[in-house]
Amino acid sequence: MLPRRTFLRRAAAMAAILGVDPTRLLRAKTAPLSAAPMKGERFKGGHMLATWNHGLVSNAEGWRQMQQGGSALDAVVEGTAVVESDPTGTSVGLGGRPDRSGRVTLDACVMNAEGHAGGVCFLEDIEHPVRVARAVMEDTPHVLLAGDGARDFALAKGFEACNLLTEDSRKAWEEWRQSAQYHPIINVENHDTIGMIAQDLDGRLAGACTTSGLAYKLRGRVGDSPIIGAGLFVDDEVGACTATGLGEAVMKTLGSFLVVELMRQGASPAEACLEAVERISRKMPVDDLQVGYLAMDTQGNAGAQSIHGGFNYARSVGDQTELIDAPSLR
Ligand code: SD4
Repeated sequence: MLPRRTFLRRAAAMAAILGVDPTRLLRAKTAPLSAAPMKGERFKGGHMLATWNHGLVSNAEGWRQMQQGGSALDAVVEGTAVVESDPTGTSVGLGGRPDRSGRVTLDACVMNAEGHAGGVCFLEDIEHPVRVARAVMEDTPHVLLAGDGARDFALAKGFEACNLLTEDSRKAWEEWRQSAQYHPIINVENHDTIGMIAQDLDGRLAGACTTSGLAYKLRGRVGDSPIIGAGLFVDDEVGACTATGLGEAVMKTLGSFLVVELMRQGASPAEACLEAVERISRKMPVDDLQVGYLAMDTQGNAGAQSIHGGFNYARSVGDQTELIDAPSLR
C-alpha cells in the first residue's frame, strides 16, 4: 500500500486530471455504502471494484461514464485509462517502471458481458494499452496482440506513439542498475496494477486490467494482466474477478477463472477469492509473494483476499465509494 503522503499527493494529482474537487475523493474514502444488494436479482445500481488506492479515481471516472449512459465496459476502460495517464503511478502506463533494458512495456486486457475479450502484451510507446485492448476485442477476430504487432495495430488505429519513460523512472532505473538485483518487494511500487470490474445500470458486467508489469523484469516478460482467465475473467451469468500481485503465481493457477468458476459452484466472491489465494499458498512458497484477488457476483456482492496484508481496493455502489483493506492470509 502507498504511504499516506504519496496517496494524498496522487489523489490531488488525479483529482486535477479528473477536474474534481480533491477533497471529494478523500471524503469518498470513508463514505459508507448504503445500497444493499437484492438477493437473487441482478444488481442494477452501478457497482465497481478497482485495485489499490488509485481505484478511487478509476471508480470516480467509471461512475461518470455510467451517469452519461456508458456501459460497464466504458466504465472499466475509461476508469483504468485515467490511471494509465498518471505519471506518478510507477506500475501502470506513463511513469511505469521499465524492464531491465530501460524500456517500458505494457500489458492490458478487457472482457465484456458477451464473453468477448481483447488484450495487448509487451506493448511499447502507447499511453493507453487498455483502449488498444478494447480495439483488439472490437475490431479484430483475435484476442491477444503482442509486441511490435500490437504497436503497429495501435498506430494504425490512430493511437499516437509517445515516450512513457519519465525522468523519475529513468533515474530509478539508473539507480537500480548499480546493483541490478532482481527481487520483487511485496506491495512496493511494483505491485500497483489497476484491475477494475464493474456492473452497470443495466446489470451487465465487464472488466479491465492494465499494467507495466514488474519493475526491471527480463525483456519480453509478460505477466498475468493481459491473460484472460489469469489477470481478469468475466462471465455475465456468474460474476467477474481481477488479480494483482506476482503474475507468475496467478498464471500458474489461472486465478481469475478459478474465482469465477468457484462462484458458479456457489461460493461467495469472498469465499472464492480465499480459495484462490489458498490454492497458491498450498502450491508454492509465499513468503516473498503477494497476490490479491477482487471479485463481484451479479447480485451486488463483493469480496477480496490477498496472501499478505497491505492489499486494498476501492468499492463503489452508485455514487458512494469506500476504500477497503482486503483480508489477508498472513
Ligand atoms: C504482473 N500482476 O505483471 C502484474 C503486476 C501487478 O500490482 O499486479 N502489480 O505480474
